[in-house]
Amino acid sequence: MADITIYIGNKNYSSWSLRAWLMLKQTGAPFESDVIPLYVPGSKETILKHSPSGKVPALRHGDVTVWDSLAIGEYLAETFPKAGLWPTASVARARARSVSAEMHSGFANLRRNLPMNLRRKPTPRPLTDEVTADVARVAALWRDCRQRFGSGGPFLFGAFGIADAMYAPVVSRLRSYAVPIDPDAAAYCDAIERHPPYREWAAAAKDEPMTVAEFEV
Ligand SMILES: N[C@@H](CCC(=O)N[C@@H](CS)C(=O)NCC(=O)O)C(=O)O
Repeated sequence: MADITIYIGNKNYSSWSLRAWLMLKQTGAPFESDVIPLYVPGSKETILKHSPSGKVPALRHGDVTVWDSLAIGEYLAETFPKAGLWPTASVARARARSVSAEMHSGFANLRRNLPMNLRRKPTPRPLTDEVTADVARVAALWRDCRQRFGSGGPFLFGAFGIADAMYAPVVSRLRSYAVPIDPDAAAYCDAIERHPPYREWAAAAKDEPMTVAEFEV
C-alpha cells in the first residue's frame, strides 16, 4: 500500500478533486486514489471517514491528514520541495499564491453556472453578465501571469504548478461550454489540455459510469 492516498470525488464532476490530484501528480510520488461517488446515499458518511470537513479532496500521508485543495497544495509544496509546485522567486510565488487564492475563494458565478462536466459534448450555454465578467477576469489574470512570469514554459509561471492546477477545471469549463476566449487564453487552455496528467484524468472521467443530474446542464 502506498504511503499516500488521495480521496477524491467523481472525476467527471469534482473540480476540487482534480486540482489536488494534479498537484499530487506533479510531485512524482507514488500514491493511491480512492474515488468516492458523490451525492449518492452514504457518500457523506464515507467522505467523513477520511475528511473531517465532509468534503473531498483529502490527502492521507502516513499519519497526516490534510483536506481542502489549497491546504493540500501547501502541504505538498513543503513535503516535496523539488516538485516546484510554487515558483522559486518570491515575487512570482506571491503572485501564484494570490491567483490561486482568488480561484479558491472566487468565481462563484462561473463555477455555479458552468459546472465541470468533462464528458459534456462542447456546446455553448447562454452566459449571464456575471459569468462573462468572471471569464474576463480569468483571461486577464492568465495573460498577466504568462506575460510577467511565464517565459520558462507554457504554464502561468512557466512550469506546471499549483496555480495551473487551480485553474485547470476552468479550462475544462471553457471548453465544455464552448465559451469564446481570446487567442492567448486559448493557447493556455491548449497547454493544460496537453498536460499528460490532465489527459489521464479526463480520459478516466469519460469512462466513469456515475451521472449527477444536477451537473448535467
Ligand atoms: N474548499 C474545498 C471545496 C471542496 C468541495 O466543495 N468538494 C466537493 C466536491 S468538488 C464535495 O466534497 N462535495 C460533497 C459534499 O459536499 O457532500 C476545497 O478546496 O477542497
